[in-house]
Amino acid sequence: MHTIVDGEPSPMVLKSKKRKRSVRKTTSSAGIAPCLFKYWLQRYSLFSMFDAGISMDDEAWFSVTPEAIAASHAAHAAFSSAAVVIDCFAGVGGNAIQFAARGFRVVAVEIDPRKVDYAVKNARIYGVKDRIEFLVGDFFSLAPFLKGDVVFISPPWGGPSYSKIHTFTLDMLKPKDGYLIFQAAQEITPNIIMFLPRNVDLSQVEELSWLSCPPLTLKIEETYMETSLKGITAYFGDTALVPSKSSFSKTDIS
Ligand code: MGP
Ligand code: SAH
Repeated sequence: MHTIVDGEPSPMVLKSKKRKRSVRKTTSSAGIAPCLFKYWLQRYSLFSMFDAGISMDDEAWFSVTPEAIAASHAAHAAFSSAAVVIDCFAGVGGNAIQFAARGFRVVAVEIDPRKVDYAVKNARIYGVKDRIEFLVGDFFSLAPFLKGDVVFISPPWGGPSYSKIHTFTLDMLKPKDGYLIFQAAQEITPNIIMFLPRNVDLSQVEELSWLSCPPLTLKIEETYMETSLKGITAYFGDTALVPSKSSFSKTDIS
């Protein structure tokens, strides 16, 4: 609590207001909207090499997978026969970079050409650009032509307001219903990793595994950054068999 005497802010309040103002000035001069401020504060957990010139746009600020979580996703792709990972909704490269850093060849699909430019730059900063093939296009049109051992899916959740919803159902995913996204991925491989909102309907996630006959092995994980629950990761097929690193997966719910 700050103290206010006779309506005048205390020196402590003034100092903290000044600090906030100066941080806001930094974000506005960096072209970041005030509503994205909380993500900017987390910039080093999004990309530890942020200061080396990482490129972001507004959607990327709230969508990029924090680096340690992306590394944990990549660790789950490390079963014996896996060599190629398809990142179907690659954004500015948060996950694709960590898959490549883990030694995979990555096909990164992204519909927005500007994000692909940023992803290429970001991958160069991490020294993994040559391990990633970047495709500008619609995942659903490209899917029939893609071959890979693991498919990673982190589609748009409809913006930061997703967290206001009590139960996030799979039909709320963009650009298509989660069942259709999963079906398109399944045409490529049963080894699928999906990063989903923390309020997702878990019974629907379980249903996805029954789309296969016999049902796919499934592990559902609450994915944390320190004490903050960032999302739910669903691992299907062989990716479900790789043990989770405890600091990023508080609970295996399956
Ligand atoms: P958040 O819940 O918006 O932020 O996103 P935070 O800081 O956890 O909010 P808090 O104030 O509730 O603590 C958490 C994480 O979810 C982000 O870092 C992204 O990795 C992921 N994420 C959020 N959104 C809105 C999306 C999205 O639309 N698509 C994808 N793929 N990931 C998202
Ligand atoms: N995992 C990424 C963030 C993904 S955000 C990271 O860590 O950086 C989801 C992305 O899906 C957005 O960048 C959006 O432009 C892209 N997208 C939306 N519709 C798409 C489609 N039909 N095909 C491919 N990409 C699409």
